[in-house]
Amino acid sequence: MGNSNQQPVIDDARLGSVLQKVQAGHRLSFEDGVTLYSTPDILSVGYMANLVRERINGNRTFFNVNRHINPTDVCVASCRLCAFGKKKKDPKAYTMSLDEVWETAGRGYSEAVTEFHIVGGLHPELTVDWYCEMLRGLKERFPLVHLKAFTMVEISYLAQRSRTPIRETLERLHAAGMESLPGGGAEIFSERVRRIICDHKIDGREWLEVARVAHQVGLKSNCTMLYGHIESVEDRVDHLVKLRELQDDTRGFVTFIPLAFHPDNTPLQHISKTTGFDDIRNIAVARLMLDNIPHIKAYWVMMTPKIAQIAQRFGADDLDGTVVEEKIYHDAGATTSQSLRRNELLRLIREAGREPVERDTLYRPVERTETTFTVLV
Ligand code: V47
Repeated sequence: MGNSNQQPVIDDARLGSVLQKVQAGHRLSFEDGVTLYSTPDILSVGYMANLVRERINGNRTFFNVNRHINPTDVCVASCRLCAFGKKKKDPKAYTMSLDEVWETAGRGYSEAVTEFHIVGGLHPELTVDWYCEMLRGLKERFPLVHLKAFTMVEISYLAQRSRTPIRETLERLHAAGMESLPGGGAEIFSERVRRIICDHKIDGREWLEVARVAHQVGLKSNCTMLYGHIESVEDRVDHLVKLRELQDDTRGFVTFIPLAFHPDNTPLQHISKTTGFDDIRNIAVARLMLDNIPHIKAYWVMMTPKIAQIAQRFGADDLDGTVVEEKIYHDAGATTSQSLRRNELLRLIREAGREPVERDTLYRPVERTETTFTVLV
């Protein structure tokens, strides 16, 4: 494949019209998405994705320094895709006290994290008030750290349990310190598939509606797609198109993260793990279809640092972060480390010929000294 100014040699003739659209900056259709998912010509798909990636984000690859906090793994849902959630009476289940959440947040703080990524199970007793106190306590102790908290699924459950409208629930959490939402829980919007992999979760329409309201009250969020289980190529494209449509309306999505299904320790463990080819393809197709979402994240925890590094040449412009103490993927058999040092991330980026840019959650550049950081605005 040549650089952006040269014509690539396309092995699959079906990609000719897609290339023309990509070069002209035109939107791709549902059928184009299906073609991109079916062609074996991964280099041409990557060439096109890289073109778009460099058009939007230049040579930069973003990363951040963050810590994951999972206050509880108790969950009323029993999603077949999940190895993390437990029933309250399970002796291995845990729920942190507020002090434990604050203490966990402080561990390793010497790295000066800029973001806490906070998600957990659907706990039958924790209230909106409890979560507000948790957020306020975090803000008091770590005023500079951005709180990216709660999936659309958690928001919907909290709203329903406290009989409070979604908008008001979001506004209360926002006022207490929640500054944006992560992208989890979207899984795949197809009802047929959702009934099998996560039948206790809100449906795709509700996930999109909570995201819409979050964006309307001024909160940015991420979005995800879980692939590599029982979904079809059409289900994947349908999912991407639905995200693109909502983004046309709200402009609230910052980053899309394709998440490969990890079957270990789940009721779906008979399903084979995804391949490197599929992981790379999902990054590239997302970059091409989601023309209105600024960033595509290659989440190294999920796709391994090796594949995430290559993904930077196939459409990805973000490697997520140092991710101290990841639990959801490791409970499902991820063999990657639970955290990466800042220097290791820099090496993964520089070796791919990209320019590393440390960012905060909203992609403002961060300048740091040994012990602290400044967000450049
Ligand atoms: O919603 C759960 C997925 C998600 C499994 O927004 C599984 O910056 C694979 O959303 N195999 C949580 N996937 C992770 C997530 C995320 C991660 C990193 C960054 C951001 C962000 C968001 O993980 C869940 C679900 O889709 N998940 N179990 C599993 N066995």
